[in-house]
Amino acid sequence: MKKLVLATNNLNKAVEIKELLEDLDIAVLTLQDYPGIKMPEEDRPDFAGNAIKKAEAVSAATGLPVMADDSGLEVDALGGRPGVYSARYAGEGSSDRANNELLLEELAGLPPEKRTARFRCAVAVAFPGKQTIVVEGTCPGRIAEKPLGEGGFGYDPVFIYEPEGLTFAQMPPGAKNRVSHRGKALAKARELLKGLV
Ligand code: ITT
Repeated sequence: MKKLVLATNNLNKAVEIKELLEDLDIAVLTLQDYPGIKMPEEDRPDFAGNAIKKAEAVSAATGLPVMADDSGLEVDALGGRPGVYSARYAGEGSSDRANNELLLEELAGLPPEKRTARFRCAVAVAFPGKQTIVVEGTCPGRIAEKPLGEGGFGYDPVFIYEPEGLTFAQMPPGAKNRVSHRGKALAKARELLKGLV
């Protein structure tokens, strides 16, 4: 069976990606299988650039095909912030809770129509000796007034998926994956990965 390494230190992302690739005949490995490998600094200006950088660094280190995800939240009232800085919005190493608190603070007093946002995800797959592929997915929504729900990770408790009227953290994992930025990017990547198996 062909191998694919997921280049992420975010276990929640790894779980979602594994679910979305489940039915492909590929052995999905993670960085836990390669404890010596360090991820590169995410210093590119966009999601695609960071995803390509992570995938290519881990592919060079393992000699295997590698998938990386770079993703985040763009809030219109904040001019697209936190964007590529989503993981470290409230400071280097900040918790999901601290990031959500800062976001709600920055948007305090704004009415629902001014709280529009989107999740964006770039997925890159690097193959040894071949051109890296990159695909993107987005999911529009609105920032809640307060965190709601226990599921998901990151900004899920404050991100309202409007067709359901629920935050991503209130939706079952399968339901989030069907409509999310990551689900959409992975749907495109899956088609390209079929050539691998
Ligand atoms: P890796 O770089 O190791 O993959 P990371 O968590 O640092 O892990 P990113 O640099 O791509 O990942 O940062 C993405 C951040 O955006 C993540 O930490 C979350 O805060 C947020 N995010 C991305 N996808 C999300 C989702 O589906 N639900 C909620 N928040 C999400």
